[in-house]
Amino acid sequence: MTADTTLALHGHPFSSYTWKALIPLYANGTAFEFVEIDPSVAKFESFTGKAHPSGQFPVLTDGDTVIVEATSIIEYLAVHHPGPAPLIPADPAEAVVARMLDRVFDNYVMGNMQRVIAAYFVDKDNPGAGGMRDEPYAPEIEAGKAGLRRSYAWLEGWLSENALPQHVSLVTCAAAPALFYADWVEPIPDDGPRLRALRAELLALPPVVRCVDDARPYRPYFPYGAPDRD
Ligand SMILES: N[C@@H](CCC(=O)N[C@@H](CS)C(=O)NCC(=O)O)C(=O)O
Repeated sequence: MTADTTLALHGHPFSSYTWKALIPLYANGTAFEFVEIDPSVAKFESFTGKAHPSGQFPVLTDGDTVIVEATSIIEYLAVHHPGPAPLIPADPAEAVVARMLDRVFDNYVMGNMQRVIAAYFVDKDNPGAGGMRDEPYAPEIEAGKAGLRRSYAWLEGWLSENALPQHVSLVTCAAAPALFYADWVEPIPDDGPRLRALRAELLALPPVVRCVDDARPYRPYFPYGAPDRD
């Protein structure tokens, strides 16, 4: 940490929600220290385990201030560490739409993707502990994939009638990691051309490229074995 840096982001380079908090930091060139989760420390004994109500990461610290939840981290950065990327649209009506899409990507894309991944672990609420199941739990996988297909159809319909903010925003931060990993779990279908194009556009953004590249060494840990693309 440099003397003029008070920000620290606690997370893991392969974690989708950590990407969500890294993208705004990279997009705005904000100085911060990255503190990588130590997998050898028991979840609820770790800093993030104690800081977050469910023991999850990312967690942002700014001096003595602790901010949990990736969306709130982005809102905090927009207020306290603004930069060239506005993150939250200046127009209040556009900000409402950005926050709605953030909920859609978190709850129904990220959530269903995580549901599928959790089906591979012995302790679905604590994937780092207990290891992988001998056989993944098929009903959870099917339910998560069905949820993803419904979310893809909803987003394709939304994109056919609406435009996203042109700048890196809360929507970018939520959508990029969600679509990156969800497409590995359940590929976006051919009848979702707008959503497929959005995923490709997001993956070409420099802050997202950096997240993807920094996570490459961890791909063997992906329960399916990561697909050989992206
Ligand atoms: N609602 C949280 C979700 C964070 C989350 O799911 N983090 C995952 C990593 S991507 C995690 O902490 N996994 C470890 C665990 O749940 O024990 C947020 O928006 O920040």
